[in-house]
Amino acid sequence: AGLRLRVLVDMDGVLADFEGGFLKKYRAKYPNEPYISLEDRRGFWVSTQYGRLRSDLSEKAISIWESKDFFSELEPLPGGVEAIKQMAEMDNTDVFICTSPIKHFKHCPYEKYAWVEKHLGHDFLEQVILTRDKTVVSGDILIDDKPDILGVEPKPTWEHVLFTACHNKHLPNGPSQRRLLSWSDDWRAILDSKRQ
Ligand code: BVP
Repeated sequence: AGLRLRVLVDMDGVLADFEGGFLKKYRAKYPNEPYISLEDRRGFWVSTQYGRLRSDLSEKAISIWESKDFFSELEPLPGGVEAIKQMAEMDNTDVFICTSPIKHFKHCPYEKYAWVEKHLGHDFLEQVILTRDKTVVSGDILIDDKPDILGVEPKPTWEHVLFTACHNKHLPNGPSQRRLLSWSDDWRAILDSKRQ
């Protein structure tokens, strides 16, 4: 049992505004195509909901986040950068950014590092974990906006705290799943609840 608390923080939808950045660039590139407002977003996968709107829109959506500069130009979500910096300064606390890159690897992995360096500083690059399977990463807490985080490890060490996003805010709260409503919510209390 480690005496230090290890917090894993997701990037897209938690620190970086993937949904807002997507919609802005999708509407700019496809001004005459239908789109889904953030209010109407349901389900984690943007591409799935666009594909249901019209089958060809799935690949148009995918073309947005596969483009150069998409991930590096995402705006920080309110309070996220400040919160994770404060978290990293706390005693007995190790913070890692745990994020899944898309498989179109030409730009995304590079730009995720560039985003962290720009908004959190060069030293924070030490804290970056890129993985497509978060269940094999050990930690006490994983703050992530994806409702279902699955992988090869059936019993991950972390407690998943669901970070509220446009696509998950209507989901009923499972009795087991705690939420962080935003970075204005009491993230310190969630961390403290996991300390020994
Ligand atoms: O890199 C992001 C964007 C991508 O999946 C990754 C999610 O990472 P985590 O937030 O879980 O760390 N992504 C891909 C698609 C469709 C692919 Br086809 C999508 O609809 N939404 C999405 O976020």
